[in-house]
Amino acid sequence: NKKANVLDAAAMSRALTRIAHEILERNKGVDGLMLVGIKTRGVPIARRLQERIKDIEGVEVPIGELDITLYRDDLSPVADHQEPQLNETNLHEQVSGKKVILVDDVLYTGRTVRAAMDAIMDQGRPSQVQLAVLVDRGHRELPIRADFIGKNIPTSQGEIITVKLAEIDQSDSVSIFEK
Ligand code: 3GP
Ligand code: 5GP
Ligand code: MG
Repeated sequence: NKKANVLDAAAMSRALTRIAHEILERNKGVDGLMLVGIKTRGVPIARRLQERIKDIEGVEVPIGELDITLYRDDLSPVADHQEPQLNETNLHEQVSGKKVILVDDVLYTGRTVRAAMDAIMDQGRPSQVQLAVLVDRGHRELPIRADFIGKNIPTSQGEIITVKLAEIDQSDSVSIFEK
């Protein structure tokens, strides 16, 4: 059951435009940048950032995708005993020497991002790794923070954030639900 709408399509659009500008400001342009979306919803968010950066700078930053589900150490009791392993990597570009910007929809415990960093490091040696998320809902279990945040949403453990994206869900919104 829904408790509150947090972002509508216009607000999400403005947040992503701001993040695109922040990425360019922090990195003094597009040189060496690479965007890597974490499946599922991190991928369309990364594509939107790529599009905005192209609008601003006229350059298409390379983009990759990571599916790190099996890297999560809290996924299931079975997964706990498996060697962490990529479900699928689609890193079209080499990460070595790049400033890799990981992109995800929601940052929560930080375990997904830790696993994503492992996966990136397996591919090569980036010069930097940065993190952009649409929503930071708190409750970190690891010393991980985002460099670029669309919206900080303090949540209780019993709440979940629903992120809808037009590419997947036919419309854009972020809302809070009670489990
Ligand atoms: P995503 O793959 O688009 O990121 O984690 C798998 C999916 O379940 C995620 O979609 C996410 O949107 C959704 N989800 C909703 N609430 C939670 C939650 O509390 N934890 C996790 N891990 N996923 C959640
Ligand atoms: P973490 O590994 O930081 O605990 O969780 C991050 C991943 O789990 C993100 O990729 C995100 O999709 C998902 N996730 C965790 N909590 C939520 C939530 O409240 N809402 C949504 N939509 N996804 C969540
Ligand atoms: Mg996600």
